[in-house]
Amino acid sequence: MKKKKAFISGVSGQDGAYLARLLLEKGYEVVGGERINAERNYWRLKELQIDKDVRIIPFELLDENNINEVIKSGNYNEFYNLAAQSFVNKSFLSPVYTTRVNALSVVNILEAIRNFSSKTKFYQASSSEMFGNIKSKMRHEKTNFRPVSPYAVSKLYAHWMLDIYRNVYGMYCCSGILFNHDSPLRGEDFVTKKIISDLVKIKLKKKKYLILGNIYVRRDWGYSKDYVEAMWKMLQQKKADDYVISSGITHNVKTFVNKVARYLKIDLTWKGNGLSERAIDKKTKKIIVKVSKTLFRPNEIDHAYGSSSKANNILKWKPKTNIDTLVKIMCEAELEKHNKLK
Ligand code: NDP
Ligand code: GDR
Repeated sequence: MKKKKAFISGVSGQDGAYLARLLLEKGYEVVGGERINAERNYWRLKELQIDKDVRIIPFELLDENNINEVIKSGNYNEFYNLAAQSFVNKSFLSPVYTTRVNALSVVNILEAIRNFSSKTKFYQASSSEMFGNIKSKMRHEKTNFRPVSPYAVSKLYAHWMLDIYRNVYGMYCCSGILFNHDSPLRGEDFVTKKIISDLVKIKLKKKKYLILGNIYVRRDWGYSKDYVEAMWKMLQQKKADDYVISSGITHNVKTFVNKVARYLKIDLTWKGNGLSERAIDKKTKKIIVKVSKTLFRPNEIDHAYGSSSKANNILKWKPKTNIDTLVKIMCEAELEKHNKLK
């Protein structure tokens, strides 16, 4: 049987790397898109030992001609659009750039598929951020959207355009509305990776303290390796549809800090409140976690979790990794990184 051929935009990112590995294991020919002019940035593919197995070609979301060329010449069975300006905080500083990269590019991709490759199945990396702040804390596929960041609005634009291409042009397009998912391959800017990276350095006496923003926001965290399986499953169904992918459980940032500290055997005690809240290492009596107003977001989603019942029923998908195992996996990888540097 002929190998299936898949294209992954954002292959150098966290999900891109895990998805590439999954598709290779399933016998796909995997082509990955790399930003034109990007510094060669394959550390995640190397980490998973698949850098030699993925064919990398230039792919730039801001370049319509490039998008057309990639889709025209590729003859892909499946196209996973994971590339994005994915940092919510940055979107407040660069709303126009975020919109161009995350929203307009998706219409260009959809148009290119419609014009040149109408049999290609399309997956769009949508986000739980699109729900924003609404009364109900639990979110599912029929929940209304009320985005609160330029990032979320850009993702929602793409999500709704995809719906139009599916309904009006009959294209096979799926939108995965994913809640936070992290891993040892997570970018350093994101809170889970930042907490683990800094607490490990503090443990090894390479750093004095960790500075965080709002530690009372709650997130529904899962493991990227589990979540990319849901992406693939979506494109294997008869009917294209949208799915919420989540763990269904929330914790606040402070709890995540406590879990990491416990794993690293740092005995913490919290003192104060508001901006003067801090965590002290009981053994050294030193402050090792501080809160800073500068890291608070202008708009925030305080508390939200997802229901993946639809994904569970139709895709037979459910998360395999709970938060404690995720903390363990991420801490072990971080400790191992420092061991190798010795
Ligand atoms: P990452 O930030 O790790 O990866 C983003 C990828 O997009 C990188 O490969 C980056 O390339 C690429 N990229 C950025 N700008 C461009 C551009 N202009 N042209 C081409 N490529 C570009 O994200 P994740 O892997 O965590 O997330 C994957 C997708 O899922 C994103 O769309 C994100 O918004 C979405 N998402 C993520 C969630 C999560 O919790 N991880 C939850 C919900 C949605 P480079 O290496 O050159 O920077
Ligand atoms: P998020 O992830 O914005 O949910 O987007 P991030 O890890 O950046 O923030 C999670 C929560 O932690 C709070 N926070 C801090 N965040 C960061 N980055 N740094 C800090 O110091 C800090 N202190 C507190 C934040 O305010 C926030 O509430 C991720 C991305 O992967 C998106 O692409 C994706 O769409 C969503 O998850 C679902």
